[in-house]
Amino acid sequence: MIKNSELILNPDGSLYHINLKPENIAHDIIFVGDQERVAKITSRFDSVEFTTQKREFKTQTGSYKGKRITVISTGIGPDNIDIVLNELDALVNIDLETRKPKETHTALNIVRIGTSGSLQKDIPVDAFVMSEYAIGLDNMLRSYLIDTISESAIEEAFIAQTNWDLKKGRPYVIKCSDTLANTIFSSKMHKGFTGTAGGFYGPQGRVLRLAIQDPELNTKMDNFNFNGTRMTNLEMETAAIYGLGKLLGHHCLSLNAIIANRATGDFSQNPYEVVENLIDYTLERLIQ
Ligand code: R1P
Repeated sequence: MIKNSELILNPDGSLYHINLKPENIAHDIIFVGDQERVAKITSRFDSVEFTTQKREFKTQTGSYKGKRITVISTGIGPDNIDIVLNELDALVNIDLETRKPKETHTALNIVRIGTSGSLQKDIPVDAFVMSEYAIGLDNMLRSYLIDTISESAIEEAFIAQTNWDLKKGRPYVIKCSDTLANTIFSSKMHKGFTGTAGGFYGPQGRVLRLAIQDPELNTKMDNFNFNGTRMTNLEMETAAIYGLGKLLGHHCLSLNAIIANRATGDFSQNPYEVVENLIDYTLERLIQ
């Protein structure tokens, strides 16, 4: 039995942070960072049956062309992904009355629709990138036992090529769900190797007033190449989603609307439009 202090429920029986009960969610779920993006997606739905919000975690469940889908905002960063993925998993794989794991496992389909900065000149602003692999530079996942799911050969190559300082923790590489990738990928997207940083400024090589540990890191990441796989983009959630999703037995895929190009210094003229386009694209692929 999982103790009250470990699996925390609100007085109405919902999960502590996400404020959801099992009946509130579909098994097809879209993650977004920005809570305002939730309604942008559900405004395309036929109907919305449920809405709640606590802190940055806004959820709406409804139907898109007959398919039940839940949209959840995770806020920014891998730490929030730890909360959202563990609590969502508890909704389907733990009996909240007995506080014991269920005997039958339920796998969720989770697709992130996020924004991201490209690291490559030839992946311009307004492009879409599907993260085939993600490398976590943030350490969150290192609290779990990940040796059986991480791609250690790519990790070793990344550590060697970037001369990564292990005082910052050991990067971890996780692959996307092939099942979801097969459903969602098309020639309209780039396949990517996405870096997930634990912060927006220093951890992604941005210098405002503070010196950073390795000013050359972004250049080294641009040039990283593992058997033809280049690093494509930087954001703040994908590796954590892939890692926890895989450990918990869910299918996860991260889609990135490229709004900045760190190699050229460009920023999208219309960052909202590329996100809207990615929303339309994803919803249509999800109902196929
Ligand atoms: C940083 O501005 C945020 O934008 C990106 C990053 O991953 C980070 O969460 O994604 P979202 O637009 O989905 O939040």
